[in-house]
Order: sequence, then structure tokens, then C-alpha cells
Amino acid sequence: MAAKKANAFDPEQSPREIEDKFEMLQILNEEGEIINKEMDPGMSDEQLTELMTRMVWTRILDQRSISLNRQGRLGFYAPTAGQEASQLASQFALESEDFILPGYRDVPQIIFHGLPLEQAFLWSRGHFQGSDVPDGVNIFLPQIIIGAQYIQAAGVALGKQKRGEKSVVITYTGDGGTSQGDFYEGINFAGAFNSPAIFVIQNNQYAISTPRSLQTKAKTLAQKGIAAGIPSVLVDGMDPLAVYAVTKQARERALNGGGPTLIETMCYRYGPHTMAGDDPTRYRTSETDSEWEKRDPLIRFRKYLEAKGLWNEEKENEVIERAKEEIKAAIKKADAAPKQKVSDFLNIMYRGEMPQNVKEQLDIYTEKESK
Ligand SMILES: Cc1ncc(C[n+]2csc(CCOP(=O)(O)OP(=O)(O)O)c2C)c(N)n1
Repeated sequence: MAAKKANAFDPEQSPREIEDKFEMLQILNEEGEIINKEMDPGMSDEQLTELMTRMVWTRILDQRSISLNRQGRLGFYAPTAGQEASQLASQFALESEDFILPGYRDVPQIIFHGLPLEQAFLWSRGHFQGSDVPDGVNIFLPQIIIGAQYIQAAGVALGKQKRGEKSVVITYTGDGGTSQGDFYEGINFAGAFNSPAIFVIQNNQYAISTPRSLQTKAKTLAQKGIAAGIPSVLVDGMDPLAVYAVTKQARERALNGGGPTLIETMCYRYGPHTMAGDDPTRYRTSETDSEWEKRDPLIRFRKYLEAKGLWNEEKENEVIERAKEEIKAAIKKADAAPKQKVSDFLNIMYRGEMPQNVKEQLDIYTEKESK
């Protein structure tokens, strides 16, 4: 066979030769067995139990939130079941000084990063107290504009770098988000400045009703990072160990001046896109649902922990009961929040100096509300 010329352009091979390198990284298989010892992050028994606890707790939060939304007791809600490993194992790899810039589906991560649950409920209701993030809780509120958080994350990461802070920024978008201009601008900017950012793409297979296959001609979403010159990895997003391992590695690299990483987490959203009325049965089959349910992050992590003697039914039931109690108490607190006024929104908008035009509006509303 003739040797390929170094400067030849072979349209049949490009972009295949890059795409074929993106195999999905997995550590824990569907049976809960370690199949990739080299990458095992070596979490302690306590860490493993805590991560499982958080995933079970979040599954219950999801069920309760759907039900509360149907009762008219919650506002906006984007279901999370199926994405627990992708969401919580990545957050678990962070430290509290790291900053999270979530999308609208990423409420569990910001709760475990310190946002009180009642505030998450109030945010869902559009109540100003939900947006009043406590000092020291390093999060932005969930972004609704698809992809916008990628640009913001690049900016926050650059700020951290300039101030010499020893912490990183993580942001999340979906498969659909990778078609937005903001996505490319964000990863390119962070790459160009070598900023400490972790960009997560939660590929849950659908952007509302648009399947991943129609989203892009690219074989993987992870490969998009290569054009920006940043290390990129495709990982099994239903494998908590794999998600934790790659996020931790990305964090350490960023802290050591290695710059950003892009992580595609292959996962599935079991529920509808949001509670606003889409019907998943119109764009996917129950066979597809069942295929993905077999890969469930809770099932495989439960098997893994049970085999290690770290988990059992009794433990799980305790977590479920505690979750229900905490959710009940948080909704009660949210119900007790004061009726909001326009001035409340204006007052929480700025941590620093309020601009003159906002001050003027605040005066107008304060006057109106006093009557
Ligand atoms: C800039 C912008 N365009 C359109 C929308 C409407 N919209 C809301 S969610 C969504 C799909 C996003 O899908 P994906 O990025 O895959 O995230 P997922 O919801 O699956 O987590 C769209 C198009 C929006 N919010 N922002």
C-alpha cells in the first residue's frame, strides 16, 4: 500500500480520523462492576455512600417536584431523572470555592453547592427570594437562554485566573446547546486564555423533541472541543465513577494551569423536557426508554455499593424518607415567603452600587407600594 502523503486531503478520512478516537469512557458497567481499574478514582467508602445518598435524594426531589408542579405549587420545572450521575458526580468532584454556572435543568448541583432547597423552590416560582443567593454560595442561577452560561463561564474563569484564585468554574449545557454560537464562543475564549473552566455537555439525547441525530453531523459532541484546542472527553454519563473521575482530573489540570476541559456525558432524560406540556411519547418509543433505563445510574451504583457492603434497602429507605421530610419542610418555608413587590426585585439586583436609572425606578415603585 502506498504511504499516505502528509499533506494530502482525504475527505473520506476527515473528520473520521478524529471522530473515531472518541470512545465512551466507562469505569462502572451496567452491572455495577469496575471494568476500568486504571481510571477508578479510588473514592472512600464515605464518599461513595454520600454520592449514592445524593443521587437517591435527587430522584425523590424529581418525583416530588413533578407532583408539586402538577398541583400548581411549583412554577418552572425541568425533570432530572436519568441525569443524576452526570449532574451530581460532577458537582461532587468540586470544592465549595468552585463556581457553578447551571442551565435550567441543573438545580440539584446548586442545591448541593449550598443553595437552600426552599430558595430553589422559590426560584422555580419566580419569587425574588429564590434569586437572592446567600453569600459564600458560589453559583449563578440557572440560565434559561440556551448556551449563554458557556460565555459567562469563560468570563468568570478568566476573572478567577486574573485574580490568581485557586478554584475553577464549571458550566453545563445540553446536546442542543452545542449548536448555539455561545457554546463555540465560550469554549474558544476559555481555550485562548487557558482559563480554569470545565464545560459539561449533558447529552441526554433530546433537545425538547429534536433527537441528537438531527442536532449535528458530528459523531460526538465532545469532538467539538478539539477545534478550540481543548482536551475533550466522551464519558458514560450514567456512570457516577466515570463522571467523577474525569471532572476531578479536569479540575486538577485547570488548577495547575492546564486550562479548560470539555466533557460530554452520555445520558438520558426519562421525563418530559419540562413540565410545560411536551409529550415524550410523540418523539420517542418506550423501547428506547427501556434501553436507557437498563443503564440507570442508581441501579448500577446500588449494585456496586451493595457488593461492597456499603448499601442496603434499609439505608435507601432512610434516605427516601429523609428526602420527603426535607422537601415537605422546604415547601412549607417557601409558602411562608412574603408576597413580592417590584421593589424587592430591584433591591436584590445589585450587590454593589445601584445604577441611577434603577434607583429612580426603585423610588417610583417604593412610593406606589406604600399606598
Ligand atoms: C437561545 C434560546 N433558544 C431557544 C430556547 C428554547 N429552548 C428551551 S430548551 C430548548 C432545548 C435545549 O435542549 P438541550 O440543550 O439539549 O438541553 P436539555 O433541555 O435537553 O437539557 C430550547 C430550544 C431558549 N431557551 N434559548
